[in-house]
Amino acid sequence: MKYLLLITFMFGSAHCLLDDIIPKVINNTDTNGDGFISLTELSAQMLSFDADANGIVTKHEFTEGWIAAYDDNHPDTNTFFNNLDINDDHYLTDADMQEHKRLNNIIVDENDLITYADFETFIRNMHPGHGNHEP
Ligand SMILES: [Ca+2]
Ligand SMILES: [Ca+2]
Repeated sequence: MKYLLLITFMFGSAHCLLDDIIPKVINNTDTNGDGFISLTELSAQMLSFDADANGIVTKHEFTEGWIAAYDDNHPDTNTFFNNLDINDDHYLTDADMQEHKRLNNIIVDENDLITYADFETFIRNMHPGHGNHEP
């Protein structure tokens, strides 16, 4: 029983739903508030997790920062990082974002802008989205 409660605590109600996380991510990423996410804003948001400021985001930095910012769960955040790290070099850099753009995983218009809806789709495609299924 105690074990079950611990599991519930770790993977259940202690964490936010992806539905709750996405608006916060959008709000934090669209720093000039123009209603679009630019590639520059996206890179800046990503690099905000670069704790030692060496220009690359390690999985450790990302998971620590992301979970602290959005109260997400650890397994989902791990998978999210792996999906974002599309060139599989175990770091999150601008090269990954350029590759997502190239593959049309994220829809970027001719002005390098992403709509909120397309940004949300991108996050949902990258994130396993289990979150908290508790009512
Ligand atoms: Ca913006
Ligand atoms: Ca990478």
